[in-house]
Amino acid sequence: MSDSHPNLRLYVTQNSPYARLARIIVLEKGLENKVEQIVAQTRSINSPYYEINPSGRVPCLILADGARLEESQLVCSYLDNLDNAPRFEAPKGDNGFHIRRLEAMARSLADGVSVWIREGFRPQQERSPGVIAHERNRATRLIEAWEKEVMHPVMGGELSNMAQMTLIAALHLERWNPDFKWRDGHPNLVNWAESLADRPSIRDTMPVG
Ligand SMILES: N[C@@H](CCC(=O)N[C@@H](CS)C(=O)NCC(=O)O)C(=O)O
Repeated sequence: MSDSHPNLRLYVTQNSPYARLARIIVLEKGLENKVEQIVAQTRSINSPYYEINPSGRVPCLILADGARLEESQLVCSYLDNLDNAPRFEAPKGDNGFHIRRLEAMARSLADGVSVWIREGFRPQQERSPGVIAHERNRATRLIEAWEKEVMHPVMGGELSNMAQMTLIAALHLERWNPDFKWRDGHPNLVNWAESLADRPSIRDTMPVG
């Protein structure tokens, strides 16, 4: 298969933080010609996308032989390994442990803020103040913890691991949820996020908001 014929199909939405991780890897690894990106119609009754991915979630990667991969960590790992030179895998040993630990904490933030955003999209009378308060408080606690953890050496330097990628995707959910205000009083997080903001793979996958 020549480079100009994509043989992988990646289903995404423009604003999913999880699909964004896969979109970042495509750009970082220069896979634009190998991976066709298709915007999926999620969260709608009888979407044709459900024929492609019964879970209805993005990201989802369809391989040349038709095999279907979902879950952003798996999709990212597959894409990163296509050239047998993965750049974003956690190494063995102490640093790898800290990357995986921080990735999990970043995922907790992304998961919680996503629930919060979804609640806000429901009709006013269906929104649960309890769910919103729970997610707001979770995000507040996690942002306090991240203000320290973002100074961990594995979070610094060039983009090189899934903990960094997941955290930036989670923080940029501020574009979708104006109540997710993490910047005030968190200079370490602000500086860290600014240091990544102009990287092309981050800039070009920003949620449209
Ligand atoms: N754990 C999954 C989460 C994926 C996910 O929840 N994606 C959302 C978009 S942010 C989705 O596709 N939602 C559609 C639905 O729930 O029907 C991953 O990491 O890929």
